[in-house]
Amino acid sequence: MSTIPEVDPHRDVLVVIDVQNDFCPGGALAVADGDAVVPVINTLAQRFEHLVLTQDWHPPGHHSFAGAHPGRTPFETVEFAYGPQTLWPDHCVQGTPGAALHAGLDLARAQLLIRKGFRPDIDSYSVFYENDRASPTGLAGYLRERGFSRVFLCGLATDYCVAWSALDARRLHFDAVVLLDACRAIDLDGSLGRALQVMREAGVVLAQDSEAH
Ligand code: VGL
Ligand code: ZN
Repeated sequence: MSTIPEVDPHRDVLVVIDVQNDFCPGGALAVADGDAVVPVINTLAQRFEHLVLTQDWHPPGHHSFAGAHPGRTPFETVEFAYGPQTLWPDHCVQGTPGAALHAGLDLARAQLLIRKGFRPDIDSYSVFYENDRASPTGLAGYLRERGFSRVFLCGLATDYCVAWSALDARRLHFDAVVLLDACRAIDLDGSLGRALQVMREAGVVLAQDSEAH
């Protein structure tokens, strides 16, 4: 675990992933302690000139919802056209209060909001590619055109949307730093430990504010 690298506002962007009501306590796919990231992110955000936000944004009856598969229950894994896919409780349905960003986030410096998971048959964890690994969100081109070469990632959930985004960032030749104090995990059957290991192997910097621990 490293301490948080110094931020260069010209090359670094903060990507705030899926800090939405449904991933916070009381939400449809609540991540334990999920809302604890809000004040941490607001403080970290002051170091950056540019924030990118993401919002999980599913149509009703999305194919990743267990309810769309009779006889299946949430958190089971099934085979989709593009490979294995975890089934989730209905969550982040477009336009619902659960899909709204957490009201406590300070969004003043956000310049871009990426919505993902809107194609009915494809889930989308990463902020760069949907789960078919083929449909890009456009963020890589956006960051390159704006001159950003390093992404700092935070939000929900560490082991799904944050990890998949960090791994794609490395594949796309961006430097990637995951701010662990500003993330919380779902941790399904050891998924957090696996995600941390795979990120480390891919050259993702796993950073923590040493004073907080
Ligand atoms: C997420 C599961 C389903 C996430 C989104 O934001 O990590 N996880 N949809
Ligand atoms: Zn989702």
